[in-house]
Amino acid sequence: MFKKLSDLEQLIIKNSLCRTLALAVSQDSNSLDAVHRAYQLGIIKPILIGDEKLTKEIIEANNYDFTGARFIDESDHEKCVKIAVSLVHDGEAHTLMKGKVATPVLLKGVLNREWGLRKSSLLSHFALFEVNTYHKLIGVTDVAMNIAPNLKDKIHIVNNSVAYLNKMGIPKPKVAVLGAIEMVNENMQATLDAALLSKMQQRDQIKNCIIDGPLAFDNAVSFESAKHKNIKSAVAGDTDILLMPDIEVGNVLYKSLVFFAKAKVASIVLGASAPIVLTSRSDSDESKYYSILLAALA
Ligand code: COD
Repeated sequence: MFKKLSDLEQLIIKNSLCRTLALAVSQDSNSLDAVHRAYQLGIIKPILIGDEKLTKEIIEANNYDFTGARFIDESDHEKCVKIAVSLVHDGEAHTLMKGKVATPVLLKGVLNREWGLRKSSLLSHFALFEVNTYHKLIGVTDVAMNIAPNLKDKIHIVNNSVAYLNKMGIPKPKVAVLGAIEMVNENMQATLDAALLSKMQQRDQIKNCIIDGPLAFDNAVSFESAKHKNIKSAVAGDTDILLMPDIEVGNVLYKSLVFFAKAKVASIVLGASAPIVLTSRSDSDESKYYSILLAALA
């Protein structure tokens, strides 16, 4: 497993990956900074869809060099999304990236039945964190797309993230299914789902990973915590993927890691016909850059 998000850069440069990226609603300085950095390194060729005047003002103010990039002038956000998603749908671009547009607006475009990017039965969001206090990168899913996943949805969410980490060279990622406690409580749906997911993995109904749950957050990320509670688990303290019970828990954890723990993060949507860079509007330039790298590897 990679220890740092910057390790992804070396892997991409070594493999000479270059993808055309469509940025939806491009008048966003954080996104342009990240796209510019990736463009200068030859990782992407950008198509900037948005208010061209505002986009160029940001480019000039920051002395970015976008020579050779394609601009599409459109000020309406929904139309920008439609153009960007359609470019990916039609194969003119390989990656979609969210710029200064609300997440639901972008996701509704992605899910459009005619020109959208549906492929697998469920698309899900995956965030990969570099936290100083943890010994490797750790995935968190789903913090931004599926609001209240049921058991069936959680199976898809696990499969999407496991398939991605398998591709990144981790043959059996360790998945911790989070609850408030590590015991099954019939009044806590998250613990029931967790127990079922664990059993499904044991019976090989969910493959290419090791699942354990319910685990409380401390047991999932700390071997000592698990030992203290006498929990015997192949996942506890060595988790690769934290499966969230719902979007509220996921989003609060995501923002706590970024704001309190100063963690670095890269975020994408998995399960679509093309990778989608989907970061929060408050994420840093660096986070958006790492997300482009994560998408390039997808
Ligand atoms: N994968 C595949 N298909 C989906 C998914 C998914 N994750 N979600 C919905 N669909 C399909 C449904 O099966 C249905 O066919 C169609 O899309 C419409 O479903 P609705 O009515 O549930 O979906 P929408 O269009 O109203 O909303 C979908 C969103 C993804 C926009 C919605 O779930 C949402 O707003 N999610 C949270 C986004 C958000 O605010 N994130 C903020 C965090 S920063």
